[in-house]
Amino acid sequence: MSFIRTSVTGAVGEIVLDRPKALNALDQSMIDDMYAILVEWGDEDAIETVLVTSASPRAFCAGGDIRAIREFAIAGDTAAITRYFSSEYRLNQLIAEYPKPYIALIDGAAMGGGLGISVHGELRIVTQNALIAMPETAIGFFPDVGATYFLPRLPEGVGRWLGLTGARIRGSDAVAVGLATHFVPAEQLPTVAQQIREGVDLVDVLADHRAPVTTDLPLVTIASYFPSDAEPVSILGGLRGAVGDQWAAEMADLLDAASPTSLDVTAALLAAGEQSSLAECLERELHAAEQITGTNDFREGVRSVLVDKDRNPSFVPPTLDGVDSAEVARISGAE
Ligand code: QUE
Repeated sequence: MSFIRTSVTGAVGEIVLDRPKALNALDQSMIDDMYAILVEWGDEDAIETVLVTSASPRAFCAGGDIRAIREFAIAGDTAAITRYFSSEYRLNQLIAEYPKPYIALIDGAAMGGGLGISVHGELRIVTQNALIAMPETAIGFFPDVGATYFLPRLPEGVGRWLGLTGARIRGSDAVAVGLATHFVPAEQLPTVAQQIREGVDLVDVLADHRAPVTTDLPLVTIASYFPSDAEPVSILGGLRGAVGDQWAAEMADLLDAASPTSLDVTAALLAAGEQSSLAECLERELHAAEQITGTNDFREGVRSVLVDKDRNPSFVPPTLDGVDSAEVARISGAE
């Protein structure tokens, strides 16, 4: 029993994510199976294009198997944690270097690890149902899967905004900021998928079906509240000081709900990622993932969001002013 299905139609290899009960969250077997088939197809002359789709009407992929990681952490099984993240990040790197067009069709939630198996690919086609986020600070983790590489490369402030608050954006917004490459109305997505399988030239497929996008994202506001050199504590102060700005108040609430240590670790990793290659970012993320999964905030964040679902975590320290900078340096590995 596998949670991915693979097939070949003509010169197109297709991977269907098929773990609908977990919104296609990537477990170890899915990561291993995806990596193996991508390596195989990369070397096979008969395969020209790889297409990744979802069997779930709700999600492309909700993230990683973070509940299992929490269980490993509680059991002290650090080897299983290292194995999970190193194989996930190796898959992200393979997709980034893939020698053939890699096309993800995103018609639902794509969060955390779901972005890791799409954003690094050449084409990310989204619909109005796409819901995109890096929500890890809420669970005492940090935006990984290469996010410390791709977030700092988005328009001014956007990566820090998404990575710190975990804010969710729609498909059209994802195209506007560069996380996605094309927008297609959901009604036309089955036709687009079929034409790709039939080998219709991608330029022609997209010319026929893509729709122009508009975005409501307050990009100027985002740039002003999330300047590239600001610490989370000053970002939060700026948002709280903006009396009467509803958007700023909502973003401050998201930061308040996150693990304070995660926020500072995320800021440090995003700053370090600005000057690093994807491979360097993934290596730094692996270190940080190994460290942060051993903390109270990770066990507590996953418990509150994914296990008990009370959304009432007891993070320690509870606010940004109490965060220990030596602990942040230890976790992030970024001095
Ligand atoms: C942060 C995360 C994840 C998350 C929520 C966060 C994550 C993840 C899931 C998730 C959601 C629904 C499921 C599931 C997992 O939620 O990585 O199995 O059914 O996988 O705030 O990083």
